[in-house]
Amino acid sequence: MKPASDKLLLRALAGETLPRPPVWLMRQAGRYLPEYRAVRAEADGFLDLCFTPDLAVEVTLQPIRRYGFDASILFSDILVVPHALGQKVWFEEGIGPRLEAIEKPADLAGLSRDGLHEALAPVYETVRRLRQDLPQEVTLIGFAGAPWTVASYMLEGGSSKDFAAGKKWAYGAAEDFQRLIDLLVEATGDYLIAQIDAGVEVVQIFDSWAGIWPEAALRRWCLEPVKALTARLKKERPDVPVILFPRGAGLLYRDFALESGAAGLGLDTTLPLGWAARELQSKVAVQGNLDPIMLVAGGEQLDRAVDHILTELGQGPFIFNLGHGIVPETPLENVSRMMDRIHGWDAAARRAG
Ligand code: 1CP
Repeated sequence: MKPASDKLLLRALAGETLPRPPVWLMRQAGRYLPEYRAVRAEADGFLDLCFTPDLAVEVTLQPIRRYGFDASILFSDILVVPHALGQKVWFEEGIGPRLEAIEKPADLAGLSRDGLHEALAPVYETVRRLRQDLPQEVTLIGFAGAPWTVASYMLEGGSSKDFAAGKKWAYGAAEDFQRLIDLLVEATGDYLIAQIDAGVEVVQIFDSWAGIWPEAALRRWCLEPVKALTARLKKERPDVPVILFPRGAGLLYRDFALESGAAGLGLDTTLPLGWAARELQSKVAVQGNLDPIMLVAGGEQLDRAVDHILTELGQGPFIFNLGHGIVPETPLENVSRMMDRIHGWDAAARRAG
């Protein structure tokens, strides 16, 4: 059967096993690149960078120019959604994201989807320009945070070590927490559909903090909201595949493969590859999962780690990526070394040999 597209990422997500996998890296645009740091220094602040199409297009294209990745991820952040719902969001140098925390259920009344598309219009403009500027063979990925992961920042007022605020709401005020999650399911669906209409070809949903929950809560607060989101996308924009990154979901990755409706699952660094190949890859394409710190270490151990992933996952539908975002101290030459190793790979030759 002729594939619907010749783009490697779309072929892998359609279930094809490829001679060499497509590759892109989470946070591939970012502070490890000197050209990113130069643009970042010009912008007034991080949100300003996300909302200025000229700058956002430029930093999205930088890693494609330097390394020739097979996919490009829109430059933005998961926290533009709380911003667009009316919450105050800012980024502090050396600290990270900060938000005016939602402290009590009555604060939810201050959030509204009414101004969503107006606030996010510059992101849609960035997507339209990227579709024109990207090389023809590169796939454009849009993204959003999953409802739980975004809610965690909204309730904590920033990053967290123990997620106590989110857990207190979920365990002690489940109805109020459900209202926030439902609002985020709706808003995130609106946002992703608008990204698709502007030109993204795949969407990735980041549930970076899925791994903090006991089983029943993980199902209720991560799997169920993501299921609702993918069901809506499947119904309204059926041609666009979804990649889901439920980081830390452990054995429940299997339930995400069976039930979430995603075409691809992003594997975190800790997930055993043999298990993933057996339990997940017959149902979905898998993406991952090189340890970002191995990419900092480099050398022959990096080659061996890359080979191990290619050997274990390269016999089924597979997208090479990291197990979490690339870190700022990553040496540029290690990324080149990894790319050479992947480009030199030939699954058929390996099987024959
Ligand atoms: O000053 C800077 O340059 C800030 C660093 C930075 C960057 C480069 C932040 C702040 N966000 C981003 C861009 C970004 N964030 C992208 C697009 C770029 C790309 O991938 O090439 C994406 C997809 C994200 C997604 C994101 N933001 C996630 C999910 C992925 C993950 O890493 O788990 C999360 C949790 C965020 C929140 C956030 N924004 C920024 C930081 C440092 C963080 C993480 C804070 C924390 O660890 O709690």
